[in-house]
Amino acid sequence: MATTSVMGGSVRRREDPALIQGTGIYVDDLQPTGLLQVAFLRSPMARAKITTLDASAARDMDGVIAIYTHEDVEHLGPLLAQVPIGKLRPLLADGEVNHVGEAVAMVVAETRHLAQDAADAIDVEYDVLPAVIDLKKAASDEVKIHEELESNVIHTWTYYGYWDALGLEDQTPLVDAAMGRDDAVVVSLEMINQRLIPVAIEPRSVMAEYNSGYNRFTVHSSTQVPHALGGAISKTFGMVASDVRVIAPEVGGGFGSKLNVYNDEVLVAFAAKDLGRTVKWTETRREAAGSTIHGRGWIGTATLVGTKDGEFLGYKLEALADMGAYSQNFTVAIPLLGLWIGSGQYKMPVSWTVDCVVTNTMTTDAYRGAGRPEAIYYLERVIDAYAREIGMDPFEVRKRNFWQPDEFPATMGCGFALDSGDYAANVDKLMEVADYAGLLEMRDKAREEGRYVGVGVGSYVEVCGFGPAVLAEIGFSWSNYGLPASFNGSGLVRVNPDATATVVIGTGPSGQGHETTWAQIVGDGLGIPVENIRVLHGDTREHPMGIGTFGSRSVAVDGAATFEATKRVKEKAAKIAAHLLEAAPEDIEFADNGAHVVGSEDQRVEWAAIAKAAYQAHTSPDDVESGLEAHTAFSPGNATWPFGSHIAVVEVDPDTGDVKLLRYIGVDDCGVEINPMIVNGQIHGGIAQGIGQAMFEAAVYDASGNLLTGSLLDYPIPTAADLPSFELDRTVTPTDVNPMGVKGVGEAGTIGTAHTIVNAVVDALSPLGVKHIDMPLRPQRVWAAIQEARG
Ligand code: MCN
Repeated sequence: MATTSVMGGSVRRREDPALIQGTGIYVDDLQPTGLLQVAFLRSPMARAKITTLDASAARDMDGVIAIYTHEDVEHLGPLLAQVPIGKLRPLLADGEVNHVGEAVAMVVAETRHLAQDAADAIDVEYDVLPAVIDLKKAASDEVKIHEELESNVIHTWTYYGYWDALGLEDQTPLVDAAMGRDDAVVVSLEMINQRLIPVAIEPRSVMAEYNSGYNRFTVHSSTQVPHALGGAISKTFGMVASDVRVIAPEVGGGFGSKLNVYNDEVLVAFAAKDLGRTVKWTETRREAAGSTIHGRGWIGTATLVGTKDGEFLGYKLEALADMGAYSQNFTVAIPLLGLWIGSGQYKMPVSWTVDCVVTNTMTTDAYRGAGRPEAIYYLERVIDAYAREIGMDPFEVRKRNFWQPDEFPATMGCGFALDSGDYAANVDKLMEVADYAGLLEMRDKAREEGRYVGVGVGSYVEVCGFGPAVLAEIGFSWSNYGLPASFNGSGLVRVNPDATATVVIGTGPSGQGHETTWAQIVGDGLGIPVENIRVLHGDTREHPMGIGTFGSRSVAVDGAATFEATKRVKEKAAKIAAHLLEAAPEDIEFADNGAHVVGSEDQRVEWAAIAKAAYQAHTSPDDVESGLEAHTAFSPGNATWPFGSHIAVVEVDPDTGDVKLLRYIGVDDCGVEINPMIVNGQIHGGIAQGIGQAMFEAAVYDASGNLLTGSLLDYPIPTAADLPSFELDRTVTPTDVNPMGVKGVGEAGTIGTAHTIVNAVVDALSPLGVKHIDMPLRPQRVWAAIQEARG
């Protein structure tokens, strides 16, 4: 294992020893003296008016310090969403509740248990109203959920109409005309992409301290977006952002759920200020299930029209997307991310309409993939059905319709351009490494033996690496949280006098290995060993600007900024080294913890000498300012568009409906890789979550709005025992939207998986005539489909 960082090397994760030894520090580990604890009283009703709210008995209980209700905090809220369409969530329930789990009151007490007991003692009476849970019923406006909104459908995304300035044409007439052709094969599937609960192993936790003398907050939070949280708190309390220090220590997973700035984070800060004490809240697993954002939740019909010989003529998606009761951070914007990859990797006209619908359930927002797994699922499932209909191999069909390598950048009907790709080569490699022909042969043989073995294939393209300023123009920015820029990246690189380097980044990792990756980027540029490089993140005091970690943006945007900052430090260091070596700066090369003159490695100076010289005016060149650091901002001209293809091999037990996942093989392409081992880890995790959706997970509300899956007993997530060893390979198609040629990979696995699994199960049951089964493919559902098919 190389210890010197080389880009492209599988350097071991530097963050792991502390995590494995249990010495990593999470928010809930912090127990300062005098700490007060919070519990929230949450609504047991999905839709109701609050007729009585009496906290007097609870206030008198031992150890209770304060109880706050809407009136106490009304002046602070609501917390603004980045895309403020729909009804924003009041900080605490404002005379009514709109989903089970909505926070009604906040109790602060000496201990957590006292706080919870007091919350239970608050007397609330509800005048219950009919709850609207069913998405189609909600969209019909039979019952209007929020009086102040015109309709439960709060927004409609169309393929052409999301941004007027693009002047896009509605392609629906083209798709409709294709459907009317004599030679058209039209295949439709109505499918559910079910609601999911992101299950981060560490629940959310926030601790706030306010110093009235300095008028400063220090807030620890398990968040993916420390700077946005700091911005939101400073805006709420009318302070400058620099007076709110947010620290995200270790974050035990987020998967998008910690990308929101939550009401509870602001409320805990409020209590700390109001009481002059340090205050903390850590959610319970049940709160994590019911009051932290959910993901997915679409129903829709996907229609593909093509010729009998496999040429796509058009694609139509008509779907409803569940927003839940209130709009939070990006809620309404999530389907838009799907829209941008609505046509997948294929060149064809697209008609894409998704209605965003309010229901009496928890808010949905970004969950790994966010809009993109949904969009790709609908498209790739119906492609599979179409291939089956015309009797053509599903990979052949796909290859026939891919954008070709010489067509990139390929501008899609939605106005965005795919940056780079060689989709057919990617499929070819997968077919080769998986021995696709061999798999089909094995399947056919098994079928002859009466077994239900299926081979499912699927492809995907993703849009990620959000950074382009252009996104800000259509409402994607952090401006509502007081951050001045859109999603540009930034990186600060400093070589210290002791020849170590400090790298400060504004990302908010939750397991992605940024400390290792950024050390590689900087170490590779400067020739400083990775063990001499400290990477700081998750502290707003350290870094002037941070967009956070989401949308698989960190490497492609902040990584690229750090790469540029490294180059600038290197240019300056080259002048100092040249001065020390009496050579020309352009002849200096950095390697092995020092610099030498190109072609003459014995003319060498160590980093120790260069760093020392940089901080001493008398040893550095006259025209070089002292110090050795650079801070660079980077705003790419486009997002990045990674892609890939996967194969799942399954066997279904026809007597029980049990699905066994026998093999899972993927060839992904995220451009140039910085750390292939971490890339593998990211894809592994992503695939596991895709399998989770396909086979196990579903957030279920009953008709009255009770969450039936509020614990891990009712909400099964996959464990290692459920999964085969994934077999991964890659193609490498660099992007030119950033100087490293990297594309994001943090969500790719999830986007590529669910449809591949369902395609495999449908393939296994195709001899029975099964055409579709909605996820999750748990035994009972699969068994029922088999019974139905058998008549
Ligand atoms: N990488 C690389 N070469 C590339 C791309 C990425 O080596 N071309 C590696 C780098 O080591 C980088 C990592 O992959 O640290 C992820 O990079 P990137 O794709 O830029 O994604 P982000 O760091 O922005 O992470 C966000 C992404 C998202 S959106 C979710 S959701 C998600 C995910 O990452 N949640 C995760 N991965 C997760 N992993 C863990 N363990 N926990 C989560 O909550």
